Amino acid sequence: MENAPSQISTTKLCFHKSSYSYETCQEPENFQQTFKQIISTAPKNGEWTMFTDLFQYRGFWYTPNFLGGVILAQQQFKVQPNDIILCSAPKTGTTWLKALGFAIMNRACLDDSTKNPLLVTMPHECVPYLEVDFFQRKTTQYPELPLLATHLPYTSLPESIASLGCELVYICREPKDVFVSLWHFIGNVKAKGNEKFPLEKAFDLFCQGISPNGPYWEHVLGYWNASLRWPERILFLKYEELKSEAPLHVRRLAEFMGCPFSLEEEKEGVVEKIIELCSFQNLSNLEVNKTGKYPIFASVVVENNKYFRKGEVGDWKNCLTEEMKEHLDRITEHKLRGSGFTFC
Ligand code: PAP
Repeated sequence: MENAPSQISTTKLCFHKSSYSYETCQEPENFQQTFKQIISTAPKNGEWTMFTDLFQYRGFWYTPNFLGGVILAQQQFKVQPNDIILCSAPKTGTTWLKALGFAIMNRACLDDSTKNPLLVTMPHECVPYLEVDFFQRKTTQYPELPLLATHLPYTSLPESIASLGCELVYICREPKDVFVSLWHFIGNVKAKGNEKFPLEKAFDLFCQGISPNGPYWEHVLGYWNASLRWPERILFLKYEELKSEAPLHVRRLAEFMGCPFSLEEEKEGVVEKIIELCSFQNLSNLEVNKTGKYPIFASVVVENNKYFRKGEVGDWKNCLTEEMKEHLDRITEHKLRGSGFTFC
C-alpha cells in the first residue's frame, strides 16, 4: 500500500500517521455510468439552491457534486481501524468540530505559530471530507492525521466504516439555528447574482426535509440511535452544550479520541488554549479565514469567511416569525417523539 504524502498545504503537521492509499482516490471505471443512472432516476428538486438541483438518494438530498462523492465513497472508501470520523449535517458546527479535533490531535504544535496549521489553514482544509477531498479534488496533499469528516447520514456511510467499527464523533445543533445558518450560507454563496433566496421558500423546503443532506431530523436520529447502540464507538455532541460547557466537552472529545489530557497538560492550561484557539472569535479573525477561499469543488469556491457568520445560539430569533418558530418546533417534536432525544 502506497502512503500519501505527509504535507498539508505548505504547513508541516506535528502528528503523523500513514493512513490512506492512492487507490482510494481513483474513480472506478463504471462510476460515470452508475452516477448518470442514479441521477436520471432519482427524485429531484430544483428550488433550494437556485442553480443546481438536489437529488434524493437513499432517503437524503444532495447536490450532484456531493452525490458523486457519496457514491464514490460508498463504492471505494477504505477506512483505517484507528481513523476517527467527524460527522455532521451541514451548518451544525462542522468547522468548529474540525478545528477542535485537529487541535486536540495536533496539540504539540499549539504554541508554535510557525507550525500550527490552524493559524494559516482553514479548518476544512485541515480535516478532509471523505466524500469530497478523496474522490473529487483528488489532491495528493492529504494530512496524515487519522481524522476525517463527513456530512453523510449514518445509514449512507461506506460499508468499511460500519464493518470496522471505527470511532465517530457527531455534532448536532438546534434545527431553527441550523435552518437560519443554512439560509444565510446558501443566500451568500449560491444565489445567482444578488438575488436572495426567499426565506419563506427556504423554510418550506427545510420543513419538508428537502435541504442539502436533509431531512435534518433523520440525519440526527440516525447517529443518535447508533450512539445509543454503540456508545463506546460514537460520541454525540450538541453545539449548544459545546458553547456553554466547552472545557467539559473538549475533555470528553480528547478522551474519546484516545488522547486525554495529562495532568501536566491540565496544569499548563492546554484545554483552555485549545478552546481559545478554536473559538469563533479567534478563528474568524485569522487572516486566512477573513480573506482565504475554500474550493469545495472545482466549480464551487467559497470564501472562508462564509463559514464564520455569527456562531451564536438562538440567532433564529432575528429571522423567524413566531409562526415559523412554532411550526418548526412542532415538526421537531413530532420527529423526535419516542426517540429519547431532545435538542438543547
Ligand atoms: P459547514 O457544514 O458548511 O461546514 P458548519 O461549520 O457546520 O458549516 O456551520 C457553520 C456555523 O458554525 C455558522 O453558524 P451561524 O451561521 O449561525 O453563524 C458559523 O458561524 C458557526 N461556526 C463556525 N466556526 C465556529 C466556532 N469556532 N465556534 C462556534 N461556531 C462556529
